[in-house]
Amino acid sequence: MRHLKKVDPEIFKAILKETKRQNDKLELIASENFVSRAVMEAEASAMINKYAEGYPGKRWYSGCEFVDTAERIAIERAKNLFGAEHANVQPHSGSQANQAVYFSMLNIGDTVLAMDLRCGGHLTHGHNHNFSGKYFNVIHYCVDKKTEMLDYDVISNLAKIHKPKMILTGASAYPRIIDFKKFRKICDEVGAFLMVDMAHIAGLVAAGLHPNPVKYAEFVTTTTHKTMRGPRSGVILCKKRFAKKIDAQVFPGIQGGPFMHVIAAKAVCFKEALEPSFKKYQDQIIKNAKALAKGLSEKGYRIVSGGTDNHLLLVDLSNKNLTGKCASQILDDVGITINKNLIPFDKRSPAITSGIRLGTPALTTRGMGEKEMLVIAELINIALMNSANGKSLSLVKEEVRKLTKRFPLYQDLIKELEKT
Ligand code: DSN
Repeated sequence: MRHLKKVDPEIFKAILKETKRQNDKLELIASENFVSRAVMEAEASAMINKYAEGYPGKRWYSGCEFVDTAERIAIERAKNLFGAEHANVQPHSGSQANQAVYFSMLNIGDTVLAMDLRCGGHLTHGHNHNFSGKYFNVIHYCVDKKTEMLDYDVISNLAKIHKPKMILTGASAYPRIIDFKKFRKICDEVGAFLMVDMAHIAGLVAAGLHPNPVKYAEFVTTTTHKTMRGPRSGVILCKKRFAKKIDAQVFPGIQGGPFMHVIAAKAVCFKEALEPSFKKYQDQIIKNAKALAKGLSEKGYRIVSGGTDNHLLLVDLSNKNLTGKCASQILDDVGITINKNLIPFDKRSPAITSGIRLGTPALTTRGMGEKEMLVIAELINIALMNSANGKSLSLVKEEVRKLTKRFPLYQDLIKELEKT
């Protein structure tokens, strides 16, 4: 980055510090991960310069032959990875992937049945401050109050009452397997399309460790970072019969020129996900999440729904006399990065919350296993229970430092930057 350092030392410094922060802290935000240097190199390439409105072979600009190659490869790999009939790899984000599906299949005011943000859903699943809640009549389902899991009978009844044109499932904070077959049945009973936002679990799906929604849903959207460990971006998978409509809705419907450097990075991410080692990685993510849940539960923390089947867990802090906001600040101060999160039927506001969300994709990328997760559960507990005790907090910080040193991240990159 010698050019950057010379032209803009302030930004260079911020990038160096951010790279070191990622190495020095324990990253437990469920939606974050660390891409390979190969993914980074593809994104930071000359493809950043190219306008390519349109699709491979049908562009509005000349000079697209090489970005066409990248996009064609990305499409084929995405189809291959998930067994999809059609893939659009142009959405800039998961939010825009969702937007394209809504706008291609629904009219303003149409009814959609989706999971409530307060029970684990996403902003784009009908929140009233988001386009989805503003333009469409979104009816929300939640989890069952007792089991804190989806109740398919309740969802089926809601579908029969409201007759939605589309039913949406997928979540940002749901630690359990989602039964897409049951959703398909509910959709068929009321004549609704099924849309699945698998952003959080896409890596598990690619590895065959979570049921694949592509078999059941007309539309599947995903981000490509999170468990997929690729660049920050989105993808839409759909049945062939909807391909034209979806493509036209992404461009020119809601986007202009696609980010060809990001599409190239997505292609690399899909290649990595097609390797056998990716399955092992995903398997370890789940084992680690289960170990972390076990470790915390043994220390008296209530794990929402009693555990986890995937890469994340929600911890209810109500019995610990702590809010999510307060806990996330305490943990950040000792080098453990998490996010505050609403728990189902939370009495607190989204800015305060009664819970925290922890995810294992990033630490698993660093090579940590179940043993380390049990140590981290212990460290979390010490920090949260002794937040006024400087000595205890220093001890936790020191243990975090030892762990991050044992499982280094981006060392070559940091060395390169420091040498610049
Ligand atoms: N913001 C993401 C998450 O943290 O789950 C979802 O888009």
